[in-house]
Amino acid sequence: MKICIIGLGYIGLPTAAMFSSNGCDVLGVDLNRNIVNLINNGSIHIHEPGLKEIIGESIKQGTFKAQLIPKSADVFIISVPTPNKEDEYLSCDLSYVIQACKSIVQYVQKGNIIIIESTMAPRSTEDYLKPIFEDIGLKVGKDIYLAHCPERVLPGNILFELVNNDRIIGGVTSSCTNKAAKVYEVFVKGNIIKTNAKVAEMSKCVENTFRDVNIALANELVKICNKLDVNSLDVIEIANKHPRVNILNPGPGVGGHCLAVDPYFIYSKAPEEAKLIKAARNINLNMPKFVADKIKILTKYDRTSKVVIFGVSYKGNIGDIRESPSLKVIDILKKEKYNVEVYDPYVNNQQLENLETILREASLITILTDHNSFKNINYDDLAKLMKNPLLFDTRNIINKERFTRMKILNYGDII
Ligand code: SAJ
Repeated sequence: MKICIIGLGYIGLPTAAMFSSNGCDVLGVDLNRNIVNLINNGSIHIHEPGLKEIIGESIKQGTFKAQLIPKSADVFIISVPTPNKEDEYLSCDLSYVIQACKSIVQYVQKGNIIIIESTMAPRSTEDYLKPIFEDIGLKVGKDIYLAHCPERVLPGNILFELVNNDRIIGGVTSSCTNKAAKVYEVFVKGNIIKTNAKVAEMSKCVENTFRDVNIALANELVKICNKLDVNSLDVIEIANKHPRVNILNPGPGVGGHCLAVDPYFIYSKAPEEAKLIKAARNINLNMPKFVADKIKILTKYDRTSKVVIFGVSYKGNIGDIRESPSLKVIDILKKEKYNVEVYDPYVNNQQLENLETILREASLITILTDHNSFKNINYDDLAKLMKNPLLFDTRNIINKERFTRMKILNYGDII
């Protein structure tokens, strides 16, 4: 099977790795010349465990190659960004997907399968993409096969989840669904779930919205409990002992390019109805300010005191800073002229030894990202370096009882 993948980012590149290492002949297309050159030299531009090795091997074997323009293939897979538009609803910007579809139109032949993996607002495939192909006389479901097959993989665990997660296949017609399903059978071990394009689009957006709303509930609980002098973390832990309750973890806000983006795709399509979804977004968006306010209280509003932020990436154990709440906390504090320093071994390549300088004269450490490496630090040793040995753990990853020199506060404490 000849596969042409448009967009070699966080999803397109791992997908190319899967197909090319499972017997397909894969061409990857990206507009960025540097990325194309890097990949052809066996290197990659994103951090994802195990990916570089597979790509390097596929390039060596000749089953994968990258270039700037598409060419004819049996299957076209589109995996390009769908950011929010800058309108009042932050609706789904399909311009990259539309541009990608237009870029392949001249290469598409009868019998080809076209798959859109990018997350899109419900109805996008039928309302905006199908016409691009039908306008040149190719009837979808008869001449060519068009489907939306959203990815659902977790950054940091992409290679495992690409293979083992269930895969949603949503064709514009049932023949489109069946054709697209055959493509993923090449490497997917999870269930292949057949549906239509609209259901596929909506369920992908709903999965991330579910998580965003649930995290918002946890974050709101922290605020409520703070007001009522109740330990919110104990509340969540105890409530979760109920067999049908599973509140997620509160934190400094929600980052990444999925949970902070996709709920708006639903909201913008039905703003009158999607009130809970919008409220949850606002709660999560406001968490960096909540954290910054707590930091100000903990430093007694003294802007000269040094605040050290642990973690810039949007979640633990990865170097991805897209939409990271840490950046927003840092921004708020810096705008108010607080003395802020940052420590993140994943983003800045910093080593533990660097902490000696970073922590000198520091009054507060604030943990904003749940990197595993932060859990293994001896905070009593760090306390010796600081002016005021105080740590605020917004991710609840440090066991307070383990340390005596460092005073540790988390969301369960009333600040
Ligand atoms: N977060 C919390 N509390 C939690 C869980 C997460 O504050 O209990 C925060 C994280 O720290 C992070 C943000 O939420 O800032 C998002 O992290 P995440 O691990 O929930 O998800 P992503 O954005 O890395 O990946 C999500 C996944 N979706 C779901 O789990 C429903 C992934 O499966 C999707 O493929 C991906 O979005 C995507 O591409 O859409």
